[in-house]
Amino acid sequence: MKRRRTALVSLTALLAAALTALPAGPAGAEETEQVRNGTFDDGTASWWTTSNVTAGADDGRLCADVPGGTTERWDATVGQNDIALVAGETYRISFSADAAPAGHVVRAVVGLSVAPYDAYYEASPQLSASGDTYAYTFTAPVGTAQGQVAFQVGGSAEPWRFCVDDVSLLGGVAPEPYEPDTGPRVRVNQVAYLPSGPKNATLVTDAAGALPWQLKDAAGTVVARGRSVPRGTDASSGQNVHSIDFGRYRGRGEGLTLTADGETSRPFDIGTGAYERLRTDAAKYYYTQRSGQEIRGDLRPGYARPAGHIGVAPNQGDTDVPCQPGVCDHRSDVSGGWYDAGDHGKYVVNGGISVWELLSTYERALHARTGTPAAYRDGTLAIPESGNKVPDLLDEVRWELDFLLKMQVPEGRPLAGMAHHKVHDEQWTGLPLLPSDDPQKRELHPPTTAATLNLAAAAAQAARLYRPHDRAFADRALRAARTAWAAALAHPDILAAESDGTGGGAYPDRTVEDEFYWAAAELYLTTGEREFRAYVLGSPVHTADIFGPVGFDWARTAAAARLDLATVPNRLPGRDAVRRSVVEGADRYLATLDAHPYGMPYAPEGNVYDWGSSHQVLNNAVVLATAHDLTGAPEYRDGAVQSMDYILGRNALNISYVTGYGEVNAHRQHSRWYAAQLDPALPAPPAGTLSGGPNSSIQDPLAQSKLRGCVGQFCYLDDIQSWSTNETTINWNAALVRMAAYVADQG
Ligand code: 9MR
Repeated sequence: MKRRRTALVSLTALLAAALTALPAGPAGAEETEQVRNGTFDDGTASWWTTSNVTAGADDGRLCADVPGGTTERWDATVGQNDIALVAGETYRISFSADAAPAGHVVRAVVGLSVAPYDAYYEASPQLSASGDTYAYTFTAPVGTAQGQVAFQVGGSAEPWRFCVDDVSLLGGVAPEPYEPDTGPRVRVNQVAYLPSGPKNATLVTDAAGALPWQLKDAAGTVVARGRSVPRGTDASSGQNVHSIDFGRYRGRGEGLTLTADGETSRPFDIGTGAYERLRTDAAKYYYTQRSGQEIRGDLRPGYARPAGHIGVAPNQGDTDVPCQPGVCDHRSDVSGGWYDAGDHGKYVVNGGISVWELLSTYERALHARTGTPAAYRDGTLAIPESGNKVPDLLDEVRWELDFLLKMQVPEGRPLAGMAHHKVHDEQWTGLPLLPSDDPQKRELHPPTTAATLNLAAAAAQAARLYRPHDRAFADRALRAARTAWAAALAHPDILAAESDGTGGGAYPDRTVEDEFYWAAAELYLTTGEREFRAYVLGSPVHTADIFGPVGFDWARTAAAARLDLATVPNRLPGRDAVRRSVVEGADRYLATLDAHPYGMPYAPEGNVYDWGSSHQVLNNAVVLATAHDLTGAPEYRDGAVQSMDYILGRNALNISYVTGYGEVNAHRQHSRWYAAQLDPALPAPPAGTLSGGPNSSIQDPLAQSKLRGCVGQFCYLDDIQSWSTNETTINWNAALVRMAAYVADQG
């Protein structure tokens, strides 16, 4: 505490010193100009460039000749260092600039001039030939005397000329409190309700008593009416709310609205078409996440890009990747697979659970009463393998499975049979950055028990599902699963280091009992062998209460086993108790949902929303859906279906967390290549991309600058820089695929 105070005092002193040396800012006594010689009246004094840029004063501006043939934006830069920033202060950065020829993009950054070169604010306008003025406001997340204003102009194949003038960074403005624009107070599923399904909405209002509501069709005709039910203060948002149930209305239509308390909701459909589309879109997402393969524009218009990480410069991987120094002395071809998220890392633990949830979507369709195996038949996902007679979902998942198998330590090496935890860049990279442009060294990280068991579980499940289509692969997968299982038993407690988070995520997991249980269950379901049955029955996890408020995810994998043991045909002794445990878990989620004025099966302890809360909501809904598959009881179906309302707009922020779905939807997820927010030449995330959603811990600086003190549902920003509340990942989208497919089946 004390030390922190000292640091702040010295920063303030620094700032004061800088102030006295400068003329007063033009915009008022309270504002302070931080940039020296921003008008270039003193030529280029105080400004620097990278050595490949020739800059000079030109008619009172700075003009720079930028070379062609560089890769990264920061490969060619003009900047000024030693800028003092004060945490929590709001700044206005402005400049005028032009490009010859027009159309080039400048990445204007206010950030740190030293490693790790954090960007506190950035904007990437496309420049015209005649010149424009740009101005942006942001709040500094941290204080530093080593700030920087930089114009990054690299990454162009052709040389061009960049001119800039009137660069200003005005500080000292009191931070504006962040107020999200939440639109009409009637909150609905902005996509679609099922004609025969539940239809609920939430009204934010101060009114204490019930209020009348009206349901209108697209022409404005009232088709149903009723009264709201006051629900008091909702803990997840801090709002006073009512709920509205219009489930008795069963007509179909598009563009309906709900009116109450003088407000009209965003429009929605009543029908099934949107879920048919979503089940396909959410699964199509994986193709554009592929590593090691060119993404074809004919299959994904707007998303074409060269193959990433196939050993072609500037990439340094993934066809021949060394271990981190001191970890091992072999090199591996670990090309392929899916990029985990918005970064270029590939992680076995997260790959394993993603494979499981996608394969379980496929497997459910084979066994559940309402399953539709044809939904993902050959030709449904527009991928390069379409037309090979194998269901497209299996083809897509195979891309990841082949990668997971490559992560297994080969025979004859220390820890043979274990799986490396992950492969990723040596250092974190900036945004945007196409996979094929990543210049960082790639490294294999140590094998872990958790990764090994993920591989065992996913490969064992794959062995039974791919057998009808590719026997040789099924055999190979099962062999790999058995080898991994044996290696994990021999090395049961090699854990990932929590500190191993440079250049990629750590994905640390302190308990692997649940991974052992999951791998044993999948091996048992595939082989029926005694060894695995005995392990399942003897595991304390088998009878533990595993359906808690947060549910399951990459670190909490017991539910994957329990759900499969309950639904995939098998002869496990005591299977009725297994099924009962799932139904009891579902009862709890149903109680949570019924008590929740936003109708969701998620109420984390202390209202602390998790990283990736959207998918926790969906995974709890998967338990409800499975209880419906097991019992046929409509209350579980209704609960599972209703859970989608929150994801698709019935929430405190009035936003759909799925790109391209709902009038207002998340579409600026943190990604290095779906980065339209930073570079208009790049695409936004594809339709059907789930955002991580509210995260109470707001780990990223942007969220910290805007959301400090946020309540549950409000801890979210649809901004590409908010990596802790708004990323996209393969495991989160898998939960969306699973639930979209289920809901589509209920039509
Ligand atoms: O989703 C992960 C979350 O549960 C963890 O708490 C967090 C810290 O390890 O990491 C999240 O996963 C990120 C991963 O580490 C790197 N790729 C992006 C993932 C999503 O943010």
